[in-house]
Amino acid sequence: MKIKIGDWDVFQYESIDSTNEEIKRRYIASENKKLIVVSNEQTVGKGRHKRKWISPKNSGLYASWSLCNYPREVEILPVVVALTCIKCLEEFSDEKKEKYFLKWPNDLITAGKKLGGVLIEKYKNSIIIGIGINLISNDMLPLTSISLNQLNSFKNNDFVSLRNDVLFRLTIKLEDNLNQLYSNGSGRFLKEAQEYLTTPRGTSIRFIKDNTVFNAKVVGLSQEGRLKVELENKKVVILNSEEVSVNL
Ligand code: BT5
Repeated sequence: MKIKIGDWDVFQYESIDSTNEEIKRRYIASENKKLIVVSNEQTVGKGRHKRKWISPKNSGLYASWSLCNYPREVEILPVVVALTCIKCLEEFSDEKKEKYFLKWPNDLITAGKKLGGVLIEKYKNSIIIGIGINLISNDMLPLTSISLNQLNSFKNNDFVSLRNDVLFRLTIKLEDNLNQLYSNGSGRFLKEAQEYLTTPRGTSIRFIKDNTVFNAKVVGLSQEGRLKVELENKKVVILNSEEVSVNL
């Protein structure tokens, strides 16, 4: 079924392999269209680096947005999109009870557990933003996960109304923030994202690069949204999320 959110064409499915894959299939090079694919279930939901995103039926927001002809730098996008999700989720919860965090570069965390994740892919001349957020708890989800309806101040257990509400508000915020990012730069987002990091300045972390383990202290985020850390020998290095595995 096709509906609209602003000037976005929204394609809704009962079940699909992956919303990111479906949006690639719908991509038409000649059309500069803003597409959203959303599904009640994903049978082959994808995380980063070929990991899986568990996507049981009527349990989460599984959605992708395609931005055609987007030539700009994309490295900062996971951080900006994750921050946008956090801002959106804050609207649904009682701020005094729930606090959301960004685990660099793309995880949404609350109560020490993973609530959602962001997967950005480049496809032809478009960028695909995939977002998964657990809404209604389900036995199939990992023990390390949490769903919005498990949070104290959360009252809405109706999947369809909750999912559509999150989708609508997220689309509006995403569009607004992407416009701001491309017209005013990343400064505001970097500053704001640092306030939500699970690893604020000074946190000790361990990361693996080229099979070697390093101990380091977080300094902050770089202009590109990479994690800046200080090694034990005081040298400051910038981590690329594609190259390193960060252990917090
Ligand atoms: C992510 O990957 O966190 C990105 C997830 C993006 C999912 C969306 S859903 C819509 C769109 N279509 C897709 O096919 N994907 C996107 P990563 O940082 O690699 O985290 C993956 C890890 O999170 C897994 O290895 C599990 O440990 C854990 N995990 C899997 N499913 C989960 C879930 N539902 N809730 C919490 N953690 C989960």
